[in-house]
Amino acid sequence: MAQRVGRVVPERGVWLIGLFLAAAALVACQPSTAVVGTEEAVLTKPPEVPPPITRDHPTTVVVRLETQELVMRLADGVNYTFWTFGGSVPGRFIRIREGDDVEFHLSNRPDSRAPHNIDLHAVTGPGGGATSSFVAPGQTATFRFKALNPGLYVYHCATAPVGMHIANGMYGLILVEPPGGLPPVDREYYVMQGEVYTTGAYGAPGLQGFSMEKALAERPDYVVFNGAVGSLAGGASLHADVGETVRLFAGNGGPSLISSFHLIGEIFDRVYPEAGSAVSENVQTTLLPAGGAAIVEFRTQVPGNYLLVDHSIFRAFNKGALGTLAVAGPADSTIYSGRIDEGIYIPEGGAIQTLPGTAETRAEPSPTTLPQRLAWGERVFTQNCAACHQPEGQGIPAAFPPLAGSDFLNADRNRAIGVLLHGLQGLVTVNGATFNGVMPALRLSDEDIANVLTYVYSQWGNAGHIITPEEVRAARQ
Ligand code: HEC
Ligand SMILES: [Cu+2]
Repeated sequence: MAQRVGRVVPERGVWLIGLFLAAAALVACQPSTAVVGTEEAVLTKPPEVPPPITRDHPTTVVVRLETQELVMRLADGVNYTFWTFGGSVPGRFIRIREGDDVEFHLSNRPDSRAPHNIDLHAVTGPGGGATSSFVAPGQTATFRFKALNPGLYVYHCATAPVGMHIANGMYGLILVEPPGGLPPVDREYYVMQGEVYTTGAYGAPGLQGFSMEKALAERPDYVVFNGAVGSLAGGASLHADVGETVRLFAGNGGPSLISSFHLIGEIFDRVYPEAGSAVSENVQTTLLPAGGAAIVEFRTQVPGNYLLVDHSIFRAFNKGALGTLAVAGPADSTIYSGRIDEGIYIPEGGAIQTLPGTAETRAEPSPTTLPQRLAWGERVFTQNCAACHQPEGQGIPAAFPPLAGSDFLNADRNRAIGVLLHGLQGLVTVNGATFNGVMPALRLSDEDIANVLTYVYSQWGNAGHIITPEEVRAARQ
């Protein structure tokens, strides 16, 4: 264009227009980093992945994600109340491009029991979005971020108690593609590991509750891919044909365990370890840190069923971390000539783990004076209560009731002891406002409960009761 303009017999005005057009053309030829247009993100449930991004420029991507609390299958005959991003565990897969501006809308369904938020590891900014996205049931929050770094990132809820929200299923993956995208493959799948800490042992039937005690000990009865035992088995197996290239976006929600991610009978041709930009070739087992991910790629050559496992192998065969990739097509005896067993998905199952008995009560010397009790109680409060009820006991509207001047607290000291011993859920009215949340049963000693309540009663205009460990012990029985 610049040359054509150059051939025009120059009159001053034409020259100026020509120069301007030439400059515009030059700018247009550069790879674009300017944000152009707006689009609604395609979000998928596992194991599906949204289509690759073909745009050659960043855009504004609108992501709408809803937190939902749902009773879903954890294993055959076993249900669990999962807390989810979009109704599945892991949550919806988000796919964007480096340089995109993301307009993120997080909504918490009105029928939720707990408030939630989201921390996306792809965000550069405090809390990864958590502080800007805190939503009580029935609320929506919006925030924006620019996707500065390409890679595959974990997102998760970061509302107190964080570990409980993650263990309940609040994690997922967001892929930030580099300009030009990832190399094309035939199949892409989304697989994420996570642990579930149930009140009952592995296989115990019925609706299971969350066990804070097992979570603190990092001893889950279930370690699963995609939210349930057998979520990638039988008809729900991953599929590929012989000769196809497969890419797995593999993540680990944790909350605590590291995954030794392995596909029995395959070698990962390429791995992006920790989902960074470096590539490793010919890898047998790759680590997925808690709150981390990896991208693995391989070509299939031999038909049959391939088992995806956490190679900490009791987790695979006794706790659920087992999935199937079914590869169909003609055999190639030059690569593998053995008999190929179909249907080798036979979890050894049923093995009951013996867990240590009830919480041992901590033997610490008891404080004798009231100031000692108050100091002890303040420590327990800061460590165990402030995250939800806030440092001055003021609570958070529609989420956590106040302890400061709480009529509920002050009306009945025995009921308050009961709340700390057993937790609390269901509708409660505090100072005229209703709350319908979940306070987990915390694992506190009699001394801790007595002192924290004495402390809380001594603060913020409360009734000033002094609670003794003997009272708590009596209430425990
Ligand atoms: C995970 C967040 C969380 C933590 C941690 C927590 N609570 Fe609660 N608490 C709640 C919620 C939510 C409710 C309301 C439950 C409902 O709606 O049924 C509640 C209710 C209460 C109540 C009764 C209502 C009121 O405001 O008087 C008391 C008392 C209480 N908590 C004390 C404590 C103390 C003391 C601690 C620390 C030892 C603590 N809580 C730790 C979330 C929490
Ligand atoms: Cu949450």
